[in-house]
Amino acid sequence: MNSIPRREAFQTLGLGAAALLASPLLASAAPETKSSAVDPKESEIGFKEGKFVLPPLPYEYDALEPAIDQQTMHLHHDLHHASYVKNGNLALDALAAISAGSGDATLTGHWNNELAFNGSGHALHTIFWNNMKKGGGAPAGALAEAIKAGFGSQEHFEKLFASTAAAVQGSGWAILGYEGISKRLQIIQAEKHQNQTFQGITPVLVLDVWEHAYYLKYQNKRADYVKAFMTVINYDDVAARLARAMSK
Ligand code: MN3
Repeated sequence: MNSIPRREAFQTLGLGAAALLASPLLASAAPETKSSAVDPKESEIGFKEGKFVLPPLPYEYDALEPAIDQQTMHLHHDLHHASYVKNGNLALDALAAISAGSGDATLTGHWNNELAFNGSGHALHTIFWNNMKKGGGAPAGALAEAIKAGFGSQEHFEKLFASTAAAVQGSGWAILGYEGISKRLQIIQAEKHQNQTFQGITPVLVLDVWEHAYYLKYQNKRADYVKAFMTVINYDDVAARLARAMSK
């Protein structure tokens, strides 16, 4: 079962097991398991043939209007997310070369920093797009129960998540995650994509509060953007992520 450490390594980047099993690189290393892997949605496949790839949005660019405008979605997905994919691949290649003995080992730290930033950016954006849908919704079932257990009520959860997002200094994220030690939901912040985090957390709902995510429409009014985001949360996607995290 030497495939397990590699699967876990990629899961820390937030890429689902199903997506990994669908990749030819890992499929060749992973023995067939009895459980039938569910085909991941195309919008969740962030890794193919040994490379990070930019998955398509799970909806049209204007689907989240008026909460998030079409132009912001184009710039954010097609340029910003794409640059994390591109630069993440440069880091993967450089680290692979160092592993193979042909790269410059004195740059190991540099490339690890590049992978942490760009790989985390890629993972978080892939979750972010899928965390949203036109019309939003409300949590049900196990997710609703976990939110109630963790935060008292849906209303209090929304308030805490919004205030956490508002309080991120500079560029970063608000993250609702399943924390595997206490086995409950926790809200945390990430600075940039990879700092001020809690390594035991599996993100299930993430909110990008970098200025590139909202400045065109909301300028400096981050709180208004956060309020609008709350109206387009795809709680079915959040619930599916929580179920996967809890079953690990
Ligand atoms: Mn972003």
